Amino acid sequence: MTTDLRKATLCILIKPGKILLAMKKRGFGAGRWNGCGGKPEPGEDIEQTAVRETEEEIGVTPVSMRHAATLTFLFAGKPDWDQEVTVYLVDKWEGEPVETEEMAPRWFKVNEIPFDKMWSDDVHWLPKVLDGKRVEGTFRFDGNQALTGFELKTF
Ligand code: 8OG
Repeated sequence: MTTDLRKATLCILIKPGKILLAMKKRGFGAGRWNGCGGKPEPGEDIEQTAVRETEEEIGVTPVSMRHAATLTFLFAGKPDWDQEVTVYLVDKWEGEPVETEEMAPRWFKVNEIPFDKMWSDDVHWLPKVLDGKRVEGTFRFDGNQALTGFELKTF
């Protein structure tokens, strides 16, 4: 049912008690804290996309990552924004996070995540993912990117 949706990735680096978020400096979601990610290039599988986007956006190469969530985002009246995002938690990587033209990374304590400056769905699924659960969710937004409803399953 969701197979023809545009795909994107999201990688979130974690270490004990902390998560790395990055301020998106341009493009879709600019001005919000988020993980790193983007769309596949031709011929790439979704994990390759996740690794490449993380390298491009914060200069680190994920070495160990866990598929933590599959999230479908649907925007009323803006079907070209709809996408299915595969979320990975990354607990081993090579290199040190650096600021790039796209993102400015920063470590946050897990109890100080700036949900008010993130996508409004994140507060509903990110704590569960950080708790070790796998999440499948569908989130609906209006044309102003405000959340209007969601369904979540946790495993
Ligand atoms: O390539 P582009 O800049 O369009 O990638 C968008 C990035 O934003 C991609 O990593 C997926 C991510 N993203 C959404 N919607 C949401 C959302 O609601 N919450 C979070 N945390 N990330 C999102 O596209």
